[in-house]
Amino acid sequence: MAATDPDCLFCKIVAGDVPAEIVRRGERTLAFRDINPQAPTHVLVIPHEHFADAAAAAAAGTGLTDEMVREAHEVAVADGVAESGYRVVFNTGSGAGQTVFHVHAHVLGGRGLQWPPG
Ligand code: IU
Repeated sequence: MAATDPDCLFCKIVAGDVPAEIVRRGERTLAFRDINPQAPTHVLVIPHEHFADAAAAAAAGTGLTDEMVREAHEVAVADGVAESGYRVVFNTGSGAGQTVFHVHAHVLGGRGLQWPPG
C-alpha cells in the first residue's frame, strides 16, 4: 500500500478530498494546474504516493521520478509548449522555495523563461 500523509494537501488532492483542475491521470501520478500560475502553462505533476521531496522519491528506486518527468513532457505536449521549450522544476527544501512537502514537478511554459531563475 502506497504511503499517504493524512495532513498533506497533495495527498488530499490525490484522494479527491480537495478539488484541483486535473489535466492528466497516470498510473502512479496526477497532474493539475497550479492555483497560483507563474506562466501560461503551470502544472504540478505529483505521485500518488507521499514522498517529501524529489530526493526521497528517487531514493525509493522505483523509477517514480523518471515517470514524473515523462508525465511533465506529456503535459507540455498537450499544452502545446513542448516545441518552444518548457521548464521542469523540483524545489527541494524551504530555502529553495519548497512550501508543500509532497514531491511535485512544476511544469512551466508558454512564455520566455529567464536564466538564472530568481
Ligand atoms: P513549492 O515548490 O512547494 O513552492 O510549490 C507548491 C505549489 O503548490 C505552489 O506553486 C502553489 O501555488 C501550489 N499550490 C496549489 O497548486 N494548490 C494548493 O492548494 C496549494 C498550493 I496550498
